[in-house]
Amino acid sequence: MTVPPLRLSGEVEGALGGGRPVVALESTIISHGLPRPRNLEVACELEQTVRERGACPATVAVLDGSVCVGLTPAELERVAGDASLRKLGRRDVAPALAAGASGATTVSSTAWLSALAGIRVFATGGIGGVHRGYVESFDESADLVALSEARVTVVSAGVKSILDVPATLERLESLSVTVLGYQTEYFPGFYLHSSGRRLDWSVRTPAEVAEVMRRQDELGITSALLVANPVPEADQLDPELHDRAIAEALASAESEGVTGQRLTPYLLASLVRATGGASLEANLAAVRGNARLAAEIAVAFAYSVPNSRSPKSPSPGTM
Ligand code: PSU
Ligand code: MN
Repeated sequence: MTVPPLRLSGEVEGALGGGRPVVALESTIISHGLPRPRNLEVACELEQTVRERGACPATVAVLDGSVCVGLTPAELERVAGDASLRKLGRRDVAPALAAGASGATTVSSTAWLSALAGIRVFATGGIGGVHRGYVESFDESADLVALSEARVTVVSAGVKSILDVPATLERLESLSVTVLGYQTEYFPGFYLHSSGRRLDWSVRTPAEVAEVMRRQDELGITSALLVANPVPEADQLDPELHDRAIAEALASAESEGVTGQRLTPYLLASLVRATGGASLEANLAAVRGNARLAAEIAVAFAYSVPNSRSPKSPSPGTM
Protein backbone atom coordinates (compact mmCIF):
# COMPACT_ATOMS: atom_id res chain seq x y z
CA MET A 1 0.00 0.00 0.00
CA THR A 2 3.02 2.24 -0.50
CA VAL A 3 1.89 5.33 -2.32
CA PRO A 4 4.65 6.78 -4.48
CA PRO A 5 6.59 8.91 -3.73
CA LEU A 6 6.20 8.05 -0.06
CA ARG A 7 8.48 5.65 1.79
CA LEU A 8 6.35 4.23 4.60
CA SER A 9 8.10 2.40 7.45
CA GLY A 10 7.03 -1.23 7.83
CA GLU A 11 5.22 -0.40 11.05
CA VAL A 12 3.27 2.47 9.48
CA GLU A 13 2.46 0.51 6.34
CA GLY A 14 1.17 -2.38 8.44
CA ALA A 15 -0.96 -0.14 10.63
CA LEU A 16 -2.50 1.76 7.70
CA GLY A 17 -3.13 -1.45 5.77
CA GLY A 18 -4.83 -2.99 8.80
CA GLY A 19 -6.97 0.07 9.53
CA ARG A 20 -5.18 0.60 12.83
CA PRO A 21 -4.69 4.09 14.31
CA VAL A 22 -1.68 6.11 13.14
CA VAL A 23 -0.53 9.55 14.34
CA ALA A 24 1.73 11.70 12.17
CA LEU A 25 4.36 13.85 13.92
CA GLU A 26 6.19 16.70 12.19
CA SER A 27 9.95 17.01 12.26
CA THR A 28 10.57 20.78 12.10
CA ILE A 29 9.72 21.08 15.77
CA ILE A 30 12.52 18.57 16.39
CA SER A 31 15.14 20.05 14.04
CA HIS A 32 14.37 23.77 14.29
CA GLY A 33 11.99 24.27 17.21
CA LEU A 34 13.77 22.65 20.16
CA PRO A 35 17.35 22.91 21.44
CA ARG A 36 19.79 20.03 20.94
CA PRO A 37 20.27 17.48 22.51
CA ARG A 38 16.93 17.67 24.32
CA ASN A 39 15.17 17.52 20.93
CA LEU A 40 16.12 13.88 20.36
CA GLU A 41 14.84 12.87 23.76
CA VAL A 42 11.56 14.65 23.00
CA ALA A 43 11.24 13.08 19.55
CA CYS A 44 11.60 9.60 21.09
CA GLU A 45 9.29 10.44 23.96
CA LEU A 46 6.53 11.66 21.61
CA GLU A 47 6.68 8.43 19.63
CA GLN A 48 6.56 6.47 22.88
CA THR A 49 3.55 8.47 24.09
CA VAL A 50 1.66 7.69 20.89
CA ARG A 51 2.50 3.98 21.22
CA GLU A 52 1.44 3.82 24.88
CA ARG A 53 -1.96 5.12 23.85
CA GLY A 54 -2.38 2.36 21.28
CA ALA A 55 -1.51 4.17 18.04
CA CYS A 56 1.41 3.90 15.64
CA PRO A 57 3.66 7.01 15.42
CA ALA A 58 4.72 8.26 11.99
CA THR A 59 7.34 10.99 12.19
CA VAL A 60 7.62 12.60 8.76
CA ALA A 61 10.80 13.98 7.14
CA VAL A 62 12.44 14.16 3.72
CA LEU A 63 15.69 12.18 3.68
CA ASP A 64 18.00 11.94 0.65
CA GLY A 65 15.20 12.73 -1.76
CA SER A 66 12.54 10.45 -0.22
CA VAL A 67 9.50 11.38 1.80
CA CYS A 68 9.83 9.18 4.87
CA VAL A 69 6.68 8.46 6.84
CA GLY A 70 7.82 6.69 9.99
CA LEU A 71 11.53 6.96 10.85
CA THR A 72 14.01 4.42 12.18
CA PRO A 73 15.78 5.37 15.45
CA ALA A 74 18.90 6.23 13.39
CA GLU A 75 16.85 8.49 11.10
CA LEU A 76 15.25 10.21 14.07
CA GLU A 77 18.74 10.78 15.45
CA ARG A 78 19.80 12.29 12.14
CA VAL A 79 16.82 14.68 12.10
CA ALA A 80 17.59 15.77 15.65
CA GLY A 81 21.35 16.00 15.25
CA ASP A 82 21.99 17.43 11.78
CA ALA A 83 22.12 21.21 12.17
CA SER A 84 22.29 21.67 8.40
CA LEU A 85 18.89 20.04 7.81
CA ARG A 86 16.56 22.36 5.91
CA LYS A 87 13.10 23.44 6.94
CA LEU A 88 10.63 22.29 4.29
CA GLY A 89 7.20 23.82 3.90
CA ARG A 90 4.73 22.30 1.45
CA ARG A 91 6.15 24.25 -1.49
CA ASP A 92 9.69 23.01 -0.76
CA VAL A 93 8.99 19.27 -0.89
CA ALA A 94 9.01 18.80 -4.66
CA PRO A 95 12.33 20.64 -5.23
CA ALA A 96 13.86 18.75 -2.29
CA LEU A 97 12.82 15.43 -3.85
CA ALA A 98 14.11 16.50 -7.26
CA ALA A 99 17.45 17.49 -5.75
CA GLY A 100 17.77 14.38 -3.58
CA ALA A 101 17.93 16.73 -0.60
CA SER A 102 16.98 16.26 3.05
CA GLY A 103 14.88 18.39 5.34
CA ALA A 104 12.46 18.51 8.22
CA THR A 105 8.78 18.97 7.43
CA THR A 106 6.65 21.77 8.90
CA VAL A 107 2.94 21.59 9.66
CA SER A 108 2.12 22.65 6.07
CA SER A 109 4.12 19.85 4.44
CA THR A 110 3.40 17.22 7.11
CA ALA A 111 -0.35 17.82 6.84
CA TRP A 112 -0.19 17.36 3.07
CA LEU A 113 2.05 14.29 3.19
CA SER A 114 0.05 12.65 6.00
CA ALA A 115 -3.16 13.08 4.05
CA LEU A 116 -1.45 11.62 0.98
CA ALA A 117 -0.39 8.59 3.06
CA GLY A 118 -3.94 8.16 4.39
CA ILE A 119 -3.08 9.19 7.96
CA ARG A 120 -6.02 10.93 9.63
CA VAL A 121 -4.49 12.46 12.77
CA PHE A 122 -1.41 14.62 13.26
CA ALA A 123 0.11 16.17 16.39
CA THR A 124 2.26 19.29 16.62
CA GLY A 125 3.06 21.91 19.27
CA GLY A 126 1.42 24.99 17.85
CA ILE A 127 0.63 25.62 14.20
CA GLY A 128 2.01 28.67 12.43
CA GLY A 129 -0.22 31.64 11.67
CA VAL A 130 -0.33 35.34 10.98
CA HIS A 131 2.76 37.10 12.32
CA ARG A 132 2.52 40.33 14.26
CA GLY A 133 3.24 43.24 11.94
CA TYR A 134 1.65 41.27 9.10
CA VAL A 135 0.43 44.46 7.45
CA GLU A 136 4.02 45.47 6.68
CA SER A 137 5.73 42.08 6.34
CA PHE A 138 2.91 40.00 4.75
CA ASP A 139 4.27 37.13 6.84
CA GLU A 140 1.57 34.50 7.23
CA SER A 141 2.65 30.90 7.79
CA ALA A 142 1.95 28.53 4.90
CA ASP A 143 0.41 26.28 7.57
CA LEU A 144 -2.93 28.09 7.33
CA VAL A 145 -3.59 27.67 3.62
CA ALA A 146 -2.16 24.14 3.78
CA LEU A 147 -4.68 23.22 6.49
CA SER A 148 -7.49 24.39 4.27
CA GLU A 149 -6.35 21.86 1.67
CA ALA A 150 -5.41 18.71 3.60
CA ARG A 151 -7.88 16.29 5.15
CA VAL A 152 -6.22 15.60 8.47
CA THR A 153 -7.09 16.29 12.10
CA VAL A 154 -4.37 18.46 13.61
CA VAL A 155 -3.96 18.59 17.38
CA SER A 156 -2.30 21.84 18.41
CA ALA A 157 -2.09 24.04 21.51
CA GLY A 158 -3.51 26.89 19.47
CA VAL A 159 -1.06 28.95 17.44
CA LYS A 160 2.28 30.07 18.73
CA SER A 161 1.73 33.16 20.84
CA ILE A 162 4.60 34.94 19.10
CA LEU A 163 1.90 35.46 16.44
CA ASP A 164 -1.10 37.73 16.04
CA VAL A 165 -3.69 35.35 17.52
CA PRO A 166 -6.91 37.25 16.64
CA ALA A 167 -5.74 37.75 13.03
CA THR A 168 -4.88 34.04 12.79
CA LEU A 169 -8.36 33.08 14.02
CA GLU A 170 -9.89 35.36 11.39
CA ARG A 171 -7.82 33.70 8.68
CA LEU A 172 -8.80 30.22 9.88
CA GLU A 173 -12.40 31.30 9.51
CA SER A 174 -11.84 32.75 6.01
CA LEU A 175 -10.12 29.51 5.01
CA SER A 176 -13.04 27.44 6.39
CA VAL A 177 -10.84 25.46 8.77
CA THR A 178 -13.05 24.05 11.54
CA VAL A 179 -11.65 24.72 15.02
CA LEU A 180 -12.75 22.68 18.06
CA GLY A 181 -11.72 23.65 21.57
CA TYR A 182 -10.80 20.51 23.49
CA GLN A 183 -12.37 20.74 26.93
CA THR A 184 -12.26 24.50 26.62
CA GLU A 185 -14.37 27.23 25.10
CA TYR A 186 -11.35 29.47 24.57
CA PHE A 187 -8.63 29.29 21.96
CA PRO A 188 -5.44 28.16 23.75
CA GLY A 189 -2.43 30.49 23.88
CA PHE A 190 0.32 27.91 23.15
CA TYR A 191 2.58 28.72 26.15
CA LEU A 192 -0.57 29.88 27.96
CA HIS A 193 -3.70 27.88 28.76
CA SER A 194 -5.93 30.48 27.09
CA SER A 195 -5.47 33.25 24.55
CA GLY A 196 -8.62 34.86 25.90
CA ARG A 197 -10.39 34.44 22.53
CA ARG A 198 -13.66 32.51 22.51
CA LEU A 199 -14.28 29.61 20.18
CA ASP A 200 -17.54 28.65 18.51
CA TRP A 201 -17.28 24.91 19.17
CA SER A 202 -16.05 22.82 22.03
CA VAL A 203 -15.80 19.04 22.54
CA ARG A 204 -15.15 16.97 25.67
CA THR A 205 -13.88 13.60 24.46
CA PRO A 206 -11.81 11.96 21.69
CA ALA A 207 -15.01 10.18 20.58
CA GLU A 208 -16.65 13.56 19.98
CA VAL A 209 -13.71 14.63 17.80
CA ALA A 210 -13.98 11.35 15.87
CA GLU A 211 -17.68 12.03 15.33
CA VAL A 212 -16.91 15.45 13.79
CA MET A 213 -14.33 13.79 11.53
CA ARG A 214 -16.94 11.31 10.34
CA ARG A 215 -19.43 14.10 9.70
CA GLN A 216 -16.85 16.03 7.70
CA ASP A 217 -16.17 12.91 5.65
CA GLU A 218 -19.88 12.50 4.96
CA LEU A 219 -20.01 16.10 3.78
CA GLY A 220 -16.99 15.64 1.53
CA ILE A 221 -15.03 18.27 3.45
CA THR A 222 -11.37 17.93 2.60
CA SER A 223 -9.87 20.62 4.80
CA ALA A 224 -8.19 19.95 8.13
CA LEU A 225 -9.96 19.79 11.46
CA LEU A 226 -8.02 21.81 14.03
CA VAL A 227 -8.34 20.49 17.59
CA ALA A 228 -7.17 23.21 19.97
CA ASN A 229 -5.83 21.48 23.06
CA PRO A 230 -4.61 23.84 25.80
CA VAL A 231 -1.50 23.30 27.87
CA PRO A 232 -2.66 22.56 31.46
CA GLU A 233 -2.79 25.70 33.57
CA ALA A 234 -0.25 24.18 35.98
CA ASP A 235 2.30 23.88 33.14
CA GLN A 236 1.76 27.23 31.47
CA LEU A 237 4.35 29.99 31.31
CA ASP A 238 3.86 32.81 33.79
CA PRO A 239 1.72 35.27 31.75
CA GLU A 240 3.74 38.34 32.76
CA LEU A 241 7.03 36.69 31.89
CA HIS A 242 5.40 35.53 28.65
CA ASP A 243 4.44 39.04 27.55
CA ARG A 244 7.77 40.54 28.54
CA ALA A 245 9.83 37.83 26.85
CA ILE A 246 7.81 38.01 23.62
CA ALA A 247 8.23 41.77 23.41
CA GLU A 248 12.01 41.33 23.84
CA ALA A 249 12.22 38.52 21.28
CA LEU A 250 10.22 40.47 18.69
CA ALA A 251 12.35 43.58 19.19
CA SER A 252 15.59 41.67 18.78
CA ALA A 253 14.29 39.87 15.64
CA GLU A 254 13.48 43.25 14.18
CA SER A 255 16.81 44.83 15.05
CA GLU A 256 18.68 41.82 13.61
CA GLY A 257 16.50 41.82 10.48
CA VAL A 258 15.37 38.20 10.87
CA THR A 259 12.63 37.30 8.35
CA GLY A 260 11.21 34.38 6.35
CA GLN A 261 11.63 30.77 7.47
CA ARG A 262 14.20 31.74 10.09
CA LEU A 263 11.82 33.96 12.05
CA THR A 264 9.80 31.35 13.95
CA PRO A 265 12.82 29.27 15.09
CA TYR A 266 14.62 32.50 16.05
CA LEU A 267 11.71 33.71 18.18
CA LEU A 268 11.27 30.33 19.89
CA ALA A 269 14.98 30.14 20.74
CA SER A 270 15.04 33.76 22.01
CA LEU A 271 12.11 32.97 24.28
CA VAL A 272 13.92 29.97 25.76
CA ARG A 273 16.82 32.28 26.66
CA ALA A 274 14.67 35.17 27.87
CA THR A 275 12.60 32.91 30.16
CA GLY A 276 15.55 30.90 31.51
CA GLY A 277 14.15 27.75 29.89
CA ALA A 278 10.61 28.14 31.23
CA SER A 279 9.11 28.60 27.74
CA LEU A 280 10.74 25.34 26.68
CA GLU A 281 9.03 23.47 29.52
CA ALA A 282 5.63 24.96 28.61
CA ASN A 283 6.22 24.14 24.93
CA LEU A 284 7.11 20.54 25.82
CA ALA A 285 4.06 20.18 28.07
CA ALA A 286 1.89 21.36 25.15
CA VAL A 287 3.47 18.97 22.64
CA ARG A 288 3.23 15.99 25.01
CA GLY A 289 -0.43 16.69 25.68
CA ASN A 290 -1.07 16.99 21.94
CA ALA A 291 0.64 13.69 21.11
CA ARG A 292 -1.40 11.99 23.83
CA LEU A 293 -4.70 13.43 22.63
CA ALA A 294 -3.89 12.79 18.97
CA ALA A 295 -3.37 9.11 19.77
CA GLU A 296 -6.65 8.96 21.67
CA ILE A 297 -8.48 10.58 18.74
CA ALA A 298 -6.84 8.22 16.23
CA VAL A 299 -7.91 5.24 18.36
CA ALA A 300 -11.46 6.58 18.74
CA PHE A 301 -11.73 7.23 15.01
CA ALA A 302 -10.30 3.87 13.97
CA TYR A 303 -12.26 1.65 16.36
CA SER A 304 -15.42 3.32 17.58
CA VAL A 305 -18.82 2.87 16.02
CA PRO A 306 -20.41 6.03 14.67
CA ASN A 307 -22.92 7.75 16.93
CA SER A 308 -25.16 10.69 16.25
CA ARG A 309 -23.78 13.09 18.85
CA SER A 310 -22.63 16.48 17.56
CA PRO A 311 -20.32 18.97 19.23
CA LYS A 312 -22.14 21.28 21.56
CA SER A 313 -22.20 24.97 20.94
CA PRO A 314 -20.81 26.62 24.07
CA SER A 315 -23.33 28.64 25.94
CA PRO A 316 -21.99 32.13 26.76
CA GLY A 317 -20.40 32.59 30.16
CA THR A 318 -20.00 28.96 31.15
CA MET A 319 -16.30 29.02 31.95
N1 PSU B 1 5.22 23.81 17.10
C1 PSU B 1 6.20 23.96 18.03
N2 PSU B 1 7.46 24.30 17.57
C2 PSU B 1 7.74 24.47 16.25
C3 PSU B 1 6.69 24.32 15.28
C4 PSU B 1 5.45 23.99 15.76
O1 PSU B 1 5.96 23.81 19.24
O2 PSU B 1 8.89 24.77 15.90
C5 PSU B 1 7.03 24.51 13.79
C6 PSU B 1 6.04 23.77 12.88
O3 PSU B 1 6.78 22.96 12.02
C7 PSU B 1 5.33 24.87 12.13
C8 PSU B 1 6.43 25.89 12.01
O4 PSU B 1 4.82 24.46 10.88
O5 PSU B 1 6.97 25.88 13.34
C9 PSU B 1 5.91 27.25 11.58
O6 PSU B 1 6.91 27.94 10.91
P1 PSU B 1 6.54 29.23 10.01
O7 PSU B 1 6.01 30.24 10.99
O8 PSU B 1 7.84 29.63 9.39
O9 PSU B 1 5.53 28.77 9.02
MN1 MN C 1 6.75 33.04 7.45
